[in-house]
Amino acid sequence: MEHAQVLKKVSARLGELSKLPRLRENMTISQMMEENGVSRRDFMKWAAGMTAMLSLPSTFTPLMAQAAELTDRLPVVWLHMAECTGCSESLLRSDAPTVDSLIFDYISLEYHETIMAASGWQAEENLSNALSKYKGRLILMVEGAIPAGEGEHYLTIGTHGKTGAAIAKEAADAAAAIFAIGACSSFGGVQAAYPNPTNAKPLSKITNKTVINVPGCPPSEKNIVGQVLHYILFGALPALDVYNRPKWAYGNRIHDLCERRGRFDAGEFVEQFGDEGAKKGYCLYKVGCKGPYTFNNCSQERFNQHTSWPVQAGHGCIGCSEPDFWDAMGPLEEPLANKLYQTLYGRGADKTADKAGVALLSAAGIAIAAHAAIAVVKGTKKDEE
Ligand code: FSX
Ligand code: SF4
Ligand code: F3S
Repeated sequence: MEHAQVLKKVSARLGELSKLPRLRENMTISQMMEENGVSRRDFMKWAAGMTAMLSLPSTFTPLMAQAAELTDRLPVVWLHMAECTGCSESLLRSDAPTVDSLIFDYISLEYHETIMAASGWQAEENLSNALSKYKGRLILMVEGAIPAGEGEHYLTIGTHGKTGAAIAKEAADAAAAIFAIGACSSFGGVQAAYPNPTNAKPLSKITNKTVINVPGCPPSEKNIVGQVLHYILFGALPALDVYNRPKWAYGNRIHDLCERRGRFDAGEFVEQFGDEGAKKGYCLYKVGCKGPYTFNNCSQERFNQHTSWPVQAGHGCIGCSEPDFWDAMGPLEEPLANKLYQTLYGRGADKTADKAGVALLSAAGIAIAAHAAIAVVKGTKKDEE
């Protein structure tokens, strides 16, 4: 579709959404930003950044701002399953509220166990009311893996002792769009790591409806909010990779856009944590960085208001946005290349996740290992000269 047509279509959708009743009546987003010291200029700057992150042309910036203003028109239900709540923390934990976290506050959260006031019977009633009142309209976000089948009883929630699987299924049935937030909900995460005693499953195995995965342990606040805004703008699925991850966030390898990539190419590696190379910011491949096999935008968007990300902090990427990373990417502080042979897990080794195959994967794994080995030889030779 032509750019102008898309713009027109998105404007029309936002026009329609703005006719819906506001679900949060006490405050507009401008008031909320102002109260928290975010100027209109900062807000528009944020909208421009978000537009670029979603790979949209800058002409979409005013629409992005409008979409943020309309996040109170769509009811959101956020469920917690088996997890550590790190995904919610990723959004909520900041000293000074970010525009992303403010938008999360502004969103009409009909149900979120961590931050709602209600508890017990009242909380359960709120959920059931939201599911019937907004049937077919609500956005469902689920954090955590879901014990299923013979393990289903390992997770029961609330006063009626319903299983997590039953609650997730019921909520999915009522949803217009479903997002699995975090590695656990997307792929099973640590709960599903071998031997997976609770038979934990990703959300996509609990419902037959399409689930958009927003993995990471946790995913960044930007990827969570970005996905909501994408839905508000387009009301349709974003382009997805083979693992149902939106390509605007998970389309590039960590390794390809890493700030230490020049070090990798130059054969400059940290040999062990705390060595001279570590102090100089050398590449972390030999101490286990899984950036070559991992698709995510951490190196560009970072975490905590763009403060830092794992590699910048001095530890390799552990591949937290890839399927089964606890089993597939271990040992986390050793290079993976030798292990990749004949495995399906490291599909991320190819340039784009949706084209990857085992053959390419093995070749890329070996090439990366060979490069690191040659660099050792070269390094030794140079030292001897
Ligand atoms: Fe934790 Fe979320 Fe990891 Fe899982 O994040 S940060 S264990 S992805 O479900 O709470
Ligand atoms: Fe960056 Fe890791 Fe790649 Fe090194 S191996 S360049 S630290 S992503
Ligand atoms: Fe996870 Fe790697 Fe990013 S560990 S947070 S995908 S750098």
